[in-house]
Amino acid sequence: MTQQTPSKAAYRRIATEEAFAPREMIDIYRRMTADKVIDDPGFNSMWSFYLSGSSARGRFIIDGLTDMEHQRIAHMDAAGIDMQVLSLTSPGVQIMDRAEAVSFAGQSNDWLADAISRHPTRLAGLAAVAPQDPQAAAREIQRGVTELGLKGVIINSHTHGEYLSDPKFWDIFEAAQALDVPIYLHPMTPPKNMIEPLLECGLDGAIFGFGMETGMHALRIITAGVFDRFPKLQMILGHMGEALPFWMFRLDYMHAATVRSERYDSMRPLQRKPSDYLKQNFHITNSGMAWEPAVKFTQEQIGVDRVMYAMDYPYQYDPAEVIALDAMDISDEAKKKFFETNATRLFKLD
Ligand code: 1DF
Ligand code: MN
Repeated sequence: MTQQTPSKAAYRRIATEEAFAPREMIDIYRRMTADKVIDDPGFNSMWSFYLSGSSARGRFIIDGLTDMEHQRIAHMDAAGIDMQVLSLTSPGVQIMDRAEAVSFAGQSNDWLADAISRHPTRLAGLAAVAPQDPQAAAREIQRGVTELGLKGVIINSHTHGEYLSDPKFWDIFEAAQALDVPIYLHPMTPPKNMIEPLLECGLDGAIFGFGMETGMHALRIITAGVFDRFPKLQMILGHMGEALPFWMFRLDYMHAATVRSERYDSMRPLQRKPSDYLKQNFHITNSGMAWEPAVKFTQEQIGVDRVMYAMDYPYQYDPAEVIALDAMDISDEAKKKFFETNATRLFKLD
């Protein structure tokens, strides 16, 4: 099969949800899945499968995650990607215990910054943090941004089944808002108490379970009033906003109706409609969704300045998708915003 490389374009292509993993984390995951030290069926299922090396997909992913040099750059060249914004692959440190998570987050961010320093025009990155210790996470955001030059924060959804809607985590939001850097809310397999009906039929992962769980996480953050408390905070959702743009009408109607009904203590009045937060406090990437109608719908509903390109390397490496997105029937200006300038503005890339 001959693979076509996208031609040079009138914009730089910046891919914004691109994954990596230090070898040491692969080793930690290998130990954790072998001994099932964490009672998390989604993590154990997904990572024991990829680490088994039993599929070409699994081997490609492990190679792609751990290589920060020739292969990664060659794949970027072959797909016409000028820059990757890297994040520690899911679930990153969030599956570890508190002490290891805090320490490994720092190590991983150092390792990432070192790789970026060898390819400063091709790579940028987000800081990994351990929500297990919110105060340490806030300090690591500060260090990652001000000392390591990282451009935002990666949160791989829930942490042992806990959600950032809980105010005990809000130091993380405070730090990100104060430093004016975005938080990418990336999927993780659903937690133990949610995953069973998905896992038994193979729907737990990127096919659907990721989106369900992470979309719910974003909604929990919205309905908990996080953006009333931190109105300038910007978060990023991948996978076309985990389908939330398509839900906006119903979310607004039913949120208002539920608040009026006073049925739940946990669903209180907000200053704005749920859709307003999606339009004002979120940016959305098309990772895994190289699909023109979905990109156009989201640009129209959320705003052309808030929809960004992402490939999801190495999980969805396909140069043909870049060619298809290059060919979208949208204005040249909108295309440049999509591939380049929304990302340069949000992440303050130079
Ligand atoms: C998969 C997909 C895994 C995505 C990921 O991280 C990931 C997958 C572990 O296909 O198993 O980030 N994704 O974002 O679509
Ligand atoms: Mn991803």
